[in-house]
Amino acid sequence: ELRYPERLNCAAELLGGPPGDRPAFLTPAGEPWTYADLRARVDRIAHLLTGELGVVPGNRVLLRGPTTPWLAACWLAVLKAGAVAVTVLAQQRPHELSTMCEIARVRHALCDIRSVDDLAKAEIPDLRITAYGGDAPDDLLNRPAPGTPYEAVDTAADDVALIAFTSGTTGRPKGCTHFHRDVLAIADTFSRHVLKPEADDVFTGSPPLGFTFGLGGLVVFPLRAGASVLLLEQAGPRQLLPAIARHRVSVLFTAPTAYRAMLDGLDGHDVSSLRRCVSAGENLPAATWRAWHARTGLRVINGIGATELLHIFISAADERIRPGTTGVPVPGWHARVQDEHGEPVPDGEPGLLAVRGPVGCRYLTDPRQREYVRGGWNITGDTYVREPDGYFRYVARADDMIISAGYNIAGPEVEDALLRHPDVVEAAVVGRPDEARGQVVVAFAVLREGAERDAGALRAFVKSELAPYKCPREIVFLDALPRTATGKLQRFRLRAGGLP
Ligand code: 3SK
Repeated sequence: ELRYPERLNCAAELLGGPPGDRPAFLTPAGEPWTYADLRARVDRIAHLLTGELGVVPGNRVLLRGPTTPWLAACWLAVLKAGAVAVTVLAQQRPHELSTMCEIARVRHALCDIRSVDDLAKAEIPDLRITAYGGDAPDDLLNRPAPGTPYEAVDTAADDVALIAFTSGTTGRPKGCTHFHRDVLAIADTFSRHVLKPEADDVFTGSPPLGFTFGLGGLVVFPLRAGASVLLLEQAGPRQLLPAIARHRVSVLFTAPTAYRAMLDGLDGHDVSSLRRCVSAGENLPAATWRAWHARTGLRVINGIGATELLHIFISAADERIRPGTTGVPVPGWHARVQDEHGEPVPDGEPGLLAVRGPVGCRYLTDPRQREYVRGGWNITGDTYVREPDGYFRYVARADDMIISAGYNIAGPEVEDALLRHPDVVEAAVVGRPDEARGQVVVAFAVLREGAERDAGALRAFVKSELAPYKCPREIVFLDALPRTATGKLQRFRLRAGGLP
């Protein structure tokens, strides 16, 4: 069981340990920041916040910008000053930003100069925006250092440190509050027991810091281990591969589609420095796991996490990794599969995933809290099967099950079959209303460049892999699948059929 002191400031904890001369943040072009540089810059920002900007403990401070060392330093400074970091994505538009600021009662923003326009356009009442980077007038970078260290505000372990918004594919965003102790708990559960990082590791990855997958993987976990992290503003598969080789990256965080896309461009890139590859954000198809393993010899760590629970709670390490499953509850977490009345379902049968552990869902006043937390369990909205030996296997998002002519069909199973075809790069399968069958299976596929769009051949391939009733009635070829800013597939757009 995790135990933290009653008084705890997680930013001070994360910054306190490593020797000052060790590299903390790397970027493709700039000078590395050592831990001493990072501490000095965090202190400078914290002085600015609580001095000139008048931020007091408990104030909510919006953070927005591309993935840079300055964004990470601002996040640490806000927490060190006892304020609450409200993390959003650089891609979010004015109306989304104003909704989130209203929900979280944000009065201050630290924003990369390149992301200021949309925030200014949102016209959020009483919001004071401080820009950083470039030639911003309030450039944190160009301020003279006050020279005095900043003493961390004496926060309680269960003071709110962070508000993260769910990247829900539809509906009003939900603000999830997380405590100082929660930030350390994700490092002391998933990272400590599954990732097992070391001080000489170099992390990198694609998820933005406004998504808790990225915040954990690219800030909290490396700092907790005293390791280094390469922060990339552009972190698509094309940028990741050369960056891994150049910086001898050993720990990679990215999404299943990026692993798939990287396989295509792997030739000529040296990925021999990689030691750990983590995949989350969406389920990792077994076909992608196997293809990555065959080409690199690496066993991808699959995981399921949630903004509500901050990071990953089911996963597996090393030899315990079993392709096609997510894994077992991370030490410190408990999981089970239950029916809609909260009764456990037998092993081998699908049901709703329920989890509990050191971090819980606490929405900022939202009636949906009662749907997410039931009987002390967090109901994530995923359908899972627990195997008799305790492994958890993803079936679908609970609302993504397709029921066709009385058959229950899990879209991800059909997607996995499509992905086994050598020409398919991405696949999504949904149910479309049908008078005769209730729903019919429709697949959307993105093919490798130059591949022939032959729906008949692809359907025949799926039929050779799965029971015929699971075979898509129709296959639609697209150049890309619709995704949210955090990379999650927007199935509702596919179901609605209103695609470009
Ligand atoms: O939303 C997710 O899928 C996720 C995965 C890993 C860690 C954190 C999150 C929010």
